[in-house]
Amino acid sequence: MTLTKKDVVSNVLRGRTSMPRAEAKAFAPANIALCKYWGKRNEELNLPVTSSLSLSLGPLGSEVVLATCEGSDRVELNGEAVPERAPFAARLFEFLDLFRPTPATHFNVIARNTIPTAAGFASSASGFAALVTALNDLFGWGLDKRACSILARLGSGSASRSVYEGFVEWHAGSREDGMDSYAEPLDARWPELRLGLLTISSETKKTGSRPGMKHTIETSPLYAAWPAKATRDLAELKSAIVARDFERLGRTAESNALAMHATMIAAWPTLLYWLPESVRMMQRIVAMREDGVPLFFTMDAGPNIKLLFLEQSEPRIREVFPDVQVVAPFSAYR
Ligand code: 2P0
Repeated sequence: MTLTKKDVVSNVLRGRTSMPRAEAKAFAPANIALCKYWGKRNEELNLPVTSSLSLSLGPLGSEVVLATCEGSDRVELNGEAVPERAPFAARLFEFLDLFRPTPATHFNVIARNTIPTAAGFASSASGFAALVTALNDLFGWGLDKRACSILARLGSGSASRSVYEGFVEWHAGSREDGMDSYAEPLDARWPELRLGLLTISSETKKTGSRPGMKHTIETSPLYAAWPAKATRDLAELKSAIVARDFERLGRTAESNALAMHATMIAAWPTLLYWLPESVRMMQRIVAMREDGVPLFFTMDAGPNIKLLFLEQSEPRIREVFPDVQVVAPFSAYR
């Protein structure tokens, strides 16, 4: 029997129904994976082939204000009403279908991204994580974070990780119903760690992550090597975090991103997200490292670059990359 999202929601909510309160507000951080999620074993439930590990972006993410309303669903993003037929609204309303106590229940969603959407950094991750947190509050379900992570995953795989701050591991799990595929935070803080967001293009990419990963699995001869690489990198990253070994963390994250891109590049037709400027930046980063600056990068399914460095290198990084947006993921803990 093939399980649907609705089956998973029923299993998580276990008959919880309650009257919605007037309004609920929630925030969830965006996250950048150091060990990437690239490939699903179940497309309906967003169950991944491998486990992944990310770093949440502290104050950069999505805020959601949620209320029930009459008539039809409505969504506003960054102060503007989104047309009901826009892909963003359609995907959101379809997700909300999973949670309507009656078919006549509609929702008013006011969403605001604190991460620059136009710069191509906003992801569905923080949006779905904030939405699930707001639903949990609106209906007073009292779900724990693990349950919220499972529900957020149904919206977008990487949203399972955005339920937490700091370093977060999303366990791939092996169950068919995905009840063991949720994220958990690592018990580790690294206040000196910095991420730098470099915008290379803010254009909407031609191929989104969802079709992109499917195409890679179906056509890339290199994908066969990916699960073992991701499993090794995850273990390596976790031990680098325990040891506060920045070189090992950076090297592993960069190599993981390059290996993921290699699988995409070898897909047919190729899935080449890099622009000439991405490559120029990568070469500059490698050259700086050869000059002794401990600097690494990671990239997602797009041309933009995320730098990884320590607080002490920040002045040098800002000198070389004047437009960089620096994030201190653990700053709230200092
Ligand atoms: C990640 N990405 O681990 C990887 C690296 C993109 C590249 O998670 O289909 O938007 O909604 O589960 O979560 C983007 O994939 O995909 C992503 P769906 P999602 O951050």
